Amino acid sequence: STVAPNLVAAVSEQRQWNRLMAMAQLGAITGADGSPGVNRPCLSALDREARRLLIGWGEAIGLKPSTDALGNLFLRHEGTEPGLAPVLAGSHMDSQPAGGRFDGIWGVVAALEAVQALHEAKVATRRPIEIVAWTNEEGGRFAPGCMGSMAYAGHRPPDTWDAVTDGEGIRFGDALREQLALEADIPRRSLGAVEGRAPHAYVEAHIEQGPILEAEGLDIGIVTGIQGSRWFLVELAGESAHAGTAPVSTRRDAVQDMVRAITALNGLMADPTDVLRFTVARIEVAPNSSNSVAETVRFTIDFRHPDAAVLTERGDAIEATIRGAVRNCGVQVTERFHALPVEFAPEVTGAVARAAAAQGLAARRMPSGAFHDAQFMVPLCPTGMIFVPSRRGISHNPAEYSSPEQLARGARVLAQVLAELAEG
Ligand code: HGY
Ligand code: MN
Ligand code: MN
Ligand code: MN
Repeated sequence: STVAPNLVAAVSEQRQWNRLMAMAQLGAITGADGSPGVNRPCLSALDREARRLLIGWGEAIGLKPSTDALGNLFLRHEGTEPGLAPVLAGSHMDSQPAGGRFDGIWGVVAALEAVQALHEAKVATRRPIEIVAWTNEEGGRFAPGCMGSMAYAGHRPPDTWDAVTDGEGIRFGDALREQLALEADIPRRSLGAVEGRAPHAYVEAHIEQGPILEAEGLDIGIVTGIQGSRWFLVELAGESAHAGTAPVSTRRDAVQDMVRAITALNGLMADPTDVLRFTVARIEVAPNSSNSVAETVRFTIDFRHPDAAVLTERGDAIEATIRGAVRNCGVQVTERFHALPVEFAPEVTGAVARAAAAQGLAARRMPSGAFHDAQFMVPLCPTGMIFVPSRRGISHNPAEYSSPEQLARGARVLAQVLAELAEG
């Protein structure tokens, strides 16, 4: 496809950057190295402020907002044939607790920038285009991630996570109902493909969150797919005891058993090819007092691999490995997230490649190590993603950075991809 020069020119680097910096004020934090980051949990007042900001920018160019039963937010740009299935483009607005200014939110702001460029360049599209901001992609406040996109895609029933609690004991269902009530002025739409009809396509622009594009001096990642992910919660139940009097031989020490379990899991997850990702990063100990032997430990497992067979084989062995290693505590292992590896559709990866080439950008095909809402859209419709470089490959860290120019190149490719898909 040839580049639509007026469309590409209508994408504004400055406007997109200004909007990202405005969003970065909502939950602004400072990282250990002084970098500006964000902590904007899903279903928080900060999240709602960000959503109102986005809606304001969208309504200013005639977009129509709506939300569904999971709080997924949509902004609709009408097509010349309104009855056709829309093209969806977006990402998420919630962040990690020590997050960066670009993960997720850039994909939503870029979708707005692309639609605004179409609008200003007077490029009419047959199909409607809907910008989407998915609820709780990160799973930082409420585990697991991707609740909004999983419910929208019918991957899980919408009430699956009602009883999941955050660090303060607030239930996801209650936080969601509070948000829906506070956003009652926004029109409500049915959950999932409207009138049971899947979108025509889904495109997500996202920072790479890894080192490849920067290392190879490239502008655009033509994302070919996403590796598989599995999340587990492990709960060990021992017995609190006096650190000074309880003989070690009679203790039921949950921390010591956690160490045994993680050591055994490191053996299970050994991988000389360094492709496998195994992470324990959230640990809760009770009573969490230096002179009381730990009674309970809850820790999370995040396990990822691009090969579905390895994901199944190693993931299914986790519980037995833990039970074999633990000596004195009760064990409960719960799987909380299971996303299979996905391949993106050639209609979308091809459109991304054509747009990058037409705009003279250096691009390569590559898989995503991070999971994304796009993972759950694959069974519904042709799906794909566009990556831009991340400085030093850093993400889930306030030091996360992509430049205004890099982000503008990504938005220009997105605009051209949307123009092509919305004519299809
Ligand atoms: O964890 C992930 O892969 C995503 O960035 N939330
Ligand atoms: Mn993300
Ligand atoms: Mn993330
Ligand atoms: Mn994502």
